[in-house]
Amino acid sequence: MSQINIKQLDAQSPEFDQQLKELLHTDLVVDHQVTTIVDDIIHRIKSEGDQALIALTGKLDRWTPDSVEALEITKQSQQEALARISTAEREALEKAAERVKSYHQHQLQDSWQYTEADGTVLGQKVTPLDRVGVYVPGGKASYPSSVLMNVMPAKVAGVEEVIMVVPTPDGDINDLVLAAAAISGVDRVFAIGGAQAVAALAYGTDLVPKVDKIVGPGNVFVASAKRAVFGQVAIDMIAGPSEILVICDGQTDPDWIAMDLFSQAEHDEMAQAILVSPDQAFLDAVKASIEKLLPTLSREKIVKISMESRGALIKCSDLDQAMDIANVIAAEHLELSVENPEQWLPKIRHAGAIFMGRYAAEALGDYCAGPNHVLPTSGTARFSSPLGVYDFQKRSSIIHCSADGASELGKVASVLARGEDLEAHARSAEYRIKK
Ligand code: HSO
Ligand code: ZN
Repeated sequence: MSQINIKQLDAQSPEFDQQLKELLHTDLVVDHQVTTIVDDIIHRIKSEGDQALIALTGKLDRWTPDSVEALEITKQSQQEALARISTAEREALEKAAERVKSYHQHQLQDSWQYTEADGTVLGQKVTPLDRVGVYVPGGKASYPSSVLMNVMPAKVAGVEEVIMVVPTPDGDINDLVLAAAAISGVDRVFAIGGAQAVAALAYGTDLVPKVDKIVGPGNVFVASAKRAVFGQVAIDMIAGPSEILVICDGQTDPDWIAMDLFSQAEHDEMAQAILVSPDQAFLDAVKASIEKLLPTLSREKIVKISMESRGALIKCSDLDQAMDIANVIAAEHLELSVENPEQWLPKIRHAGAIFMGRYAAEALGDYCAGPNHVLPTSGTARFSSPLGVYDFQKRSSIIHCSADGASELGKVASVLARGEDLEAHARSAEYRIKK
């Protein structure tokens, strides 16, 4: 047993709205020291290329490659890593990759077109990006599952070349990460990290090819570098701390709910785990489970800090009110641990991923259910979506005018062009009007 000081809120109290606002608040401070360091690193990569990569890897990752080429982790080393992991790990990675692939195949968008009465054809052509960079963090936040989640949708979209970068501090390589790279079909892997890796991907060096988009999580230096190179390349969303919101009718085993909350809290001290239930006795039972189970966790310290600083147990009047709270929170992960989740789904408007029913634990979605685990955080599910195939495809408009179509459109365009005082536009359109 360990005492835990977790916030308990009552959604019917007049202070609740304010309390919820404070609970959800995150400080998004831009650290100018970080920006200055990152700008300097980007400048060095742009001007010195691979030599800067070698020097910065020596300084920041504490190992110096003998040659520029040694910064690349060959296909052979990836295969060796695959051979070193256990059969169970290999099979689990393969199974997860297969399921993530099938799910994402449903997201493929086709090109389309339609023909108007005068023969004019209009449409949209979908093209995958040519080359994408995937950033994989080193150290304790290095997740092989995230390799799958970032790479598979790009591959399903048809991206020709996926380049992965992963720092290897002190030269240490994570076998599971390399195995995941091999299984998901990464084309090239470089043992570089930090702002220098982001800059190398954005601008290209002799060794590292320049990409069109950079995805994947990273520390503050990586996030700041991604912001700085945005425009030069596309980037994915910049993830904030992870969150889980569990709504429970009081009928699920409290140990399950406590562990589901922990599963998100163990990611880091800033992660947020919130439970909402109309049943006070159940909330008390979950609190008892939390106190019972917390000391059994290897990441007990992280979980405790997260639960005490950002966690909450919220008593609501009924499940209707719970759904309203869910829409305000717009959580990255929402578990509907209730009897008939379908009944409540229409009320949910904002959530990154919705886990339906008592059996759909977030952990299953994190690894292998199929949907992506890269999800909008910090309330951004109000306006954004999970990472998917559509993040690696772009669209071009198609306009194929028939002679009759051009003649008709020419009349409209010419009037509008003269209204905008754009003579060449008007005359270009008028040339095509039939006499
Ligand atoms: N829950 C994380 C993803 C993850 N979980 C990776 C385990 N490994 C995203 O919020
Ligand atoms: Zn997780």
